[in-house]
Amino acid sequence: MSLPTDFKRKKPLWCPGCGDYAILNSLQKASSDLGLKPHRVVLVAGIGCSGFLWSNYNSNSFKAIHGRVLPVATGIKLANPDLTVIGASGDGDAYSIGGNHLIHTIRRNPNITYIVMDNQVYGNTKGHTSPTAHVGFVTKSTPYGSGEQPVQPMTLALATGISFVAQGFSGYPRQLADLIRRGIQHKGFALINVLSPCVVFNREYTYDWFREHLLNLDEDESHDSESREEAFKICTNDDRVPIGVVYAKERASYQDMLPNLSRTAIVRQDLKGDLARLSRLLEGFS
Ligand SMILES: Cc1ncc(C[n+]2csc(CCOP(=O)(O)OP(=O)(O)O)c2C)c(N)n1
Ligand code: SF4
Repeated sequence: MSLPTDFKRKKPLWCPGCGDYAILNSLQKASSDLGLKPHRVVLVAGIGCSGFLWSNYNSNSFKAIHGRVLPVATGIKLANPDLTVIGASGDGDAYSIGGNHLIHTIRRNPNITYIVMDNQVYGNTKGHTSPTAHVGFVTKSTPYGSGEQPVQPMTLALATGISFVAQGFSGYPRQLADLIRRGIQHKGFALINVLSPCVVFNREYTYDWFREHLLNLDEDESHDSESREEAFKICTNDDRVPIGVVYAKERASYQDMLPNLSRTAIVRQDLKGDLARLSRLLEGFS
């Protein structure tokens, strides 16, 4: 058994009202609901306001450079498959500089949960246009309005073969905790995109805007979360923004596809020093 307070560390530094507080609380609740132990969890965070999750969530942790959360998380999972590995990024970290890693991690399907704190802006660099910002979005980096089509995380993930994709909203922390719990339980790569308002640099996508535009799939009993086709239809409807489990269907994970990797995981190897071998190796360099 564990409690949400077991996963508390420093007092968060986010601005008052930032959506990221709810993500932290939801992750702590999901962790305790699953009875996880902080020392059996690794949180890998990127760079950005979102990356501060790293200092606020009590577990083993790794602060990766910008955009590199997923390669680090995959490496940790392969080194010790028994750990619960969670990644956390902003939308810039995940879909811009880290976009290539996301595509290939989805293909590989390692048993990792990836939480993307999507505020549609670069919060940490003081409000630049991000890859999920809409066409026409005005910031200091696009003073005449963004001329780029936004990345659509849900459809991108579906098209690449994701086995679990959900969307949450910081304004609904109870549902978010449940989505994170289900993502951690999922055997394979789980992407949870969280609509998380930046109350300082994004005055368009506010809590009120989301409340008016959300479509809650968890309240729709007819939603078949195992149908990729239905998931595409829901996510390409421009009128409403879906939240809930959009698509979930297990397929072989990276570890299942390459069982040798799990058998030879670093933690399962006898790493006792072999001085004779080391000396021979060093001689080769002399
Ligand atoms: C390699 C590299 N490029 C650029 C930066 C500058 N930088 C820091 S945070 C950031 C973007 C932050 O936006 P996002 O990932 O959406 O996170 P948020 O701050 O909004 O949570 C950038 C470009 C960096 N730290 N490292
Ligand atoms: S700048 Fe925005 S994203 Fe960053 S802590 Fe403040 S409200 Fe949150």
